[in-house]
Amino acid sequence: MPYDLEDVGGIGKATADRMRSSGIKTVEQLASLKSKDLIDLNIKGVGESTAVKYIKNANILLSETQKMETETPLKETKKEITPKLKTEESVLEGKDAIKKQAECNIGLVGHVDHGKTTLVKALTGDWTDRHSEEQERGISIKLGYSNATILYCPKCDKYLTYYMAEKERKKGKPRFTCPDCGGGLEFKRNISFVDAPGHEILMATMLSGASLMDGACLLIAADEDCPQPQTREHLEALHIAGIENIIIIQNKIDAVSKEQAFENYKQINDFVKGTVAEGAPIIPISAVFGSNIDIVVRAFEEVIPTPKFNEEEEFQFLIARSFDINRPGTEILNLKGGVVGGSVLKGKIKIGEEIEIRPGLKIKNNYVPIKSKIISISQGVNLLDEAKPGGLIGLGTKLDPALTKGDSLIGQLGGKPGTLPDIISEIKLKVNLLDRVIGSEDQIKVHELRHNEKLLLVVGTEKTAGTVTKILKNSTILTLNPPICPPESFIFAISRIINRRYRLIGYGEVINHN
Ligand SMILES: Nc1nc2c(ncn2[C@@H]2O[C@H](COP(=O)(O)OP(=O)(O)OP(=O)(O)O)[C@@H](O)[C@H]2O)c(=O)[nH]1
Ligand SMILES: [Mg+2]
Ligand SMILES: [Zn+2]
Repeated sequence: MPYDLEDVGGIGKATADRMRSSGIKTVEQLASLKSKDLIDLNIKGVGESTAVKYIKNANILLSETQKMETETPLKETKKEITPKLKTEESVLEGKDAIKKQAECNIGLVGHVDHGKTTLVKALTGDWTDRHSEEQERGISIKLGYSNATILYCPKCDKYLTYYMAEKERKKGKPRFTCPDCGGGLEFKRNISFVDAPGHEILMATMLSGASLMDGACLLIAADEDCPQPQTREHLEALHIAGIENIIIIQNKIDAVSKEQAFENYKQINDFVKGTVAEGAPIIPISAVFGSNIDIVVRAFEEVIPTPKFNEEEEFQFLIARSFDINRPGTEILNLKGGVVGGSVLKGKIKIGEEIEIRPGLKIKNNYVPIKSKIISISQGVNLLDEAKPGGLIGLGTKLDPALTKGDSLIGQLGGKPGTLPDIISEIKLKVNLLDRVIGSEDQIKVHELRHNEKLLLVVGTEKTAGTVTKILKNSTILTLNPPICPPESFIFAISRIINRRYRLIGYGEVINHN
């Protein structure tokens, strides 16, 4: 029997673990129990009504398997038995595969309230706005992360995520089977979502998120005119970050008439002409009602391939958050080391290896790189032995947790000791300015950079203030405060304060560090 306790309808991992430690190890054992015997075991979460339900569901699951086994007449050839085995195989394959590291990061970008976080919820079941301020104000403030497993039904030629399959799974039906035809689902890959905030004042956060994306969905709400200011600004940010694999999602089609949806579709088509998104598929959906989400999953497979991994490259890690995971009052002996979260940019790292973090700690007026050892690697609930590019990774270190507390290392760069680029406090850029300030309603003209002007620079997940010190014929020199350690060949996104808000005005390519 390929199934275990967690496959029984209603039983989650925690309950299954508790059952196993009470001596119920298999579905057969559970199915053979009387509800009274199960209640007498006093397992947390198993009361009178749930005991009856779990035993019933275990019996349904058991009879499903027996049916599959007996339904095959003896005289059938081996080849004809294969479809039956396929379901069992895909369950086994799926169970292991679902724990693998995500291999591709897909961004969600677009104007505020256009439905990015709601789409992530429809795909993964996770609501990524977790902070109290986000929940009070109803907008995303930080980058949100969530993972999904992509599955495929060859019979129906349909793609869906593991969450979507589980949501539609009927009681007693095994996991990794198609909700439509009941056939085995094939595992395709694990992917990770980077959900960017759309509010205009959070552009710097969106830009640092863009550096983590391998491809992106640009969300456009059908019930507003297109483009809205951050629709334009986020698309430009994708262009600057070099993201070409784009899917356009026309969301909220439930909120408009058919005619309005067509009109909006035409506006989208006109808007993307001549941009990186020209020719990208435009998929009409309703994220709240879950319509056409399977088409979005198909587009991930067709438009956003997993980037090739190069074994030879040096390991580099973009830090997007850092924390102290100890509860207040933990005994010193039980304290866990500091944790940094972020994405592997290239190369890989294993447990036991050393890591260096730059620029590091500010001591008086100098930065001292931080060094430590990796003691754990995680992605969501899965523990890994090594990490490669793909998804949000948590690296547990031996660092004093006070050093990583409260996102203090956000924006820094990790690598193997001695391999990271230099820390710089001055940079020479070839600056390309946009014609118009695209992130505001009234698209005013972008004027040239001025001497002594202070700009916001974002490179990778790092942010810094750049002051223009020299304007040369083909380049501009800026001093950086704080100093940064930018990954090589990364583009600097440049924003300027206009009407009290930072607006994206262009980008700079590094000519040389000095
Ligand atoms: N009618 C309708 N409303 C939707 C749909 N998708 C999202 N909404 C609503 O739009 C509002 C904003 O949704 P969010 O998912 O938070 O939007 P967001 O793009 O993540 O917003 P920010 O992260 O703050 O930029 C919520 O009230 C959603 O319920 C949809 O398909 N139809
Ligand atoms: Mg959001
Ligand atoms: Zn199917």
